[in-house]
Amino acid sequence: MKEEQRSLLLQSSSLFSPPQGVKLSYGTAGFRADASILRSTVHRVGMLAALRSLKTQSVVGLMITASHNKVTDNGVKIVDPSGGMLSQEWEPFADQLANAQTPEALLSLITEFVEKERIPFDGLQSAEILLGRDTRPSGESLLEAAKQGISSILGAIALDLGILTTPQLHWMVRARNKGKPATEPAYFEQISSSFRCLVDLIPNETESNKMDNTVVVDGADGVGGEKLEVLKNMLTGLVIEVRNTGKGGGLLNDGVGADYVQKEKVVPRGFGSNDVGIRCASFDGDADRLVYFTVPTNGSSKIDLVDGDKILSLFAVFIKEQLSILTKEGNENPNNNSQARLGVVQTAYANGASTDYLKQLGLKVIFTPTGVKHLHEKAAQFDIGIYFEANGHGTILFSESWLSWLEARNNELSLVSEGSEQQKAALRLLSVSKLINQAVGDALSCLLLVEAILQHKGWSIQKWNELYQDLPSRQLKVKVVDRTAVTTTNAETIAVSPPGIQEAIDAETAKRLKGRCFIRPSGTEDVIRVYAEASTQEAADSLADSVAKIVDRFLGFGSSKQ
Ligand code: 16G
Ligand code: MG
Repeated sequence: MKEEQRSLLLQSSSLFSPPQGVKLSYGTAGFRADASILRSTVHRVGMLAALRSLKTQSVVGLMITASHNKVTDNGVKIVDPSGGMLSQEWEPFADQLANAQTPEALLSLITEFVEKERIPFDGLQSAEILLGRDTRPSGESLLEAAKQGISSILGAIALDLGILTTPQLHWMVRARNKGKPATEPAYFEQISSSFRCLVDLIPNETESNKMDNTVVVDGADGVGGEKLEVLKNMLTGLVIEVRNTGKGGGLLNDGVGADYVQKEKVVPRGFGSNDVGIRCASFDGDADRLVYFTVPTNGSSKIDLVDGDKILSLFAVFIKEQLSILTKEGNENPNNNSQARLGVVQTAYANGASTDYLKQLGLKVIFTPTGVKHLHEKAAQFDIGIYFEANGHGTILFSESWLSWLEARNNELSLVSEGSEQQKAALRLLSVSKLINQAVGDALSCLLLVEAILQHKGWSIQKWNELYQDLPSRQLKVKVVDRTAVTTTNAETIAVSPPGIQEAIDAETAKRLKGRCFIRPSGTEDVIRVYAEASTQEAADSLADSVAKIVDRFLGFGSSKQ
């Protein structure tokens, strides 16, 4: 390493001391903590992003957000050149960097890593990092820390894109590396025009004109509401009312947002008895999650939740239907690649009724551990892979090779049967691939796809919700001495350690009809999560309670004395 580079790194990092007595981990989706302790972490992630850009010789992204966490938290994560999450191979290095205690320790970690990874580190290569942040008040100063971290690597430059949703930044990184325009107007233009194409292709006989074309969206008082206010003016045939935009003085994620709505199953702030029966939706704080809900008539604060599993099911029904129109004729051609490999990916949190439904549709269902990086990787193995977490994060991935086939097929059809049902199906699938974010789950684009499909089918939210009935479920969290004591296997459905705990959980589960239960350490909070499902709400509640007690007995604060 050049002397100039060494002293730059030492000098820059001496200005940021790491928090004492806290061990930070890159976790499920980047570093997250109280914003007051994050400056040094973000500064170092700035360096890491620059190294990633040098290594890949591509543009990478750095996002400052803590998603659905409380407003005083913040976080930071890296977007890889593909637009996806940071390669998991680099996560251990991220942890080491964040936890290095002195500038010298940091320097030696970097020196070693640069050699091991053969990163061109001579100041001759350039690196470029796109920066985004959500609306948290701490975002601005943390972004400055990131910029300083980036500029401590010779040849690295940062491009500040201001306030963005997380999926917008992912989309822009992907677009930049494909040589396409990577601006917010380009993003809005792409998703609004592909939405328009889908609406224009609605069959005449659909009774969508009788359908209510209004949706009311809870923006979680975060960045999503602000962006949706812009996007909605670019749409025709859909009326969007945005509440909790962050402009009315409401506090981010406080009694609002997709995480709150999905976990608590109650109406968010700003919604109530005037909204009975209306189609409502909720974004999380950085707009990478979407759930729908309705306020039922009974005057209680409970909602009817339409979660990520149901969005997945709606998407699956539509894609499958369009594929079958596309392949109706023409199968005689042996080069016909229209039998796309379609697969869906879920986690153990998916409601059991959704999995049964998807299997009944004849789809291949795959399970992965929690966290977008795991689901995304599996979905990318199909020609069309749809993934969703119950919490509302998900998207549809189209393989490049299948898309090229589809483009060619569409051109062919437009010559021989312009305007045929088959060609329309091809066009719809092409529009979906442009509307839906190929980099990561995106509440804005998923909202538009849900709305387009409901209009296409002429379905109300109630009709959609009736695709299948959720099994009653309950989620709890338990504080324990050391959450890393729980390790799991089989997509988190079985606890391998501590020994004996799985047997105890199995015994409780077996007592309930249609019982299913698992525990896992959270990747974002210092707790063990319990998920239980059973044929009645009482049974699901009591199963969750009993298992929470088991967790406490094995790992709680009283456990070490036993
Ligand atoms: C993060 C993940 C989300 C996951 C959640 C689990 C991303 C972008 N987000 O929000 O996918 O469901 O963490 O949280 O990967 P937990 O580990 O605390 O249960
Ligand atoms: Mg989020």
